[in-house]
Amino acid sequence: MFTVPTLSYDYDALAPAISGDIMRLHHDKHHQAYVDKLNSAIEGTSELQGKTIEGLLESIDSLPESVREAVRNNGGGHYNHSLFWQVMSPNGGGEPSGDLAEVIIDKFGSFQAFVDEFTAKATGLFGSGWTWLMPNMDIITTPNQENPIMDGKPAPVLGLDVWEHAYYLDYKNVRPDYIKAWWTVVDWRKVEELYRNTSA
Ligand code: MN3
Repeated sequence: MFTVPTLSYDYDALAPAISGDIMRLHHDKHHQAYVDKLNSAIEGTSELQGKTIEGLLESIDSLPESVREAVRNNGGGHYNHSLFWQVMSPNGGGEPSGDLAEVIIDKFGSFQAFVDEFTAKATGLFGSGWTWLMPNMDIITTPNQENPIMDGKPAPVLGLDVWEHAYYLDYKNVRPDYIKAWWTVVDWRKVEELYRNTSA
């Protein structure tokens, strides 16, 4: 049985960037619903229940057709949100340091140029989906609850949820204001750790 991970900070801790109202709804209702539907989709199939979430998503194309779409939507939703909660912190913001700072500057020229490109891709993503920073510093977007792992790529090191449920209560339809505020809660220490683990 998959479960929604407990937040390592209070629901209100990311305010004013993300309000407690949004965090409660997003974590307790939206993420919980993905987990409930994922569990119900794989109920009774011990082979699938024995897999990790990453293992399920890596093998999405070979899953039985009867569960594939449910795992894509709800397993993706579970993985994506689990990462999202981890890469935010009330002590976030600022800039990365160490090896991650170096590779970002190598690829984009400056940290600000990276922020600008990531923001542009997240802002321009049509409809619901996610924007990701990959271990090779590619910035990619995926629709709905899809993610890079389903496409045979490695795990991303940073992800941004741009579904309207992630910001509508605070920002209405103004996605750029949400993204601008989100940078102030990005936990670069965590992103650095995820980057180190993928390049180890
Ligand atoms: Mn969401």
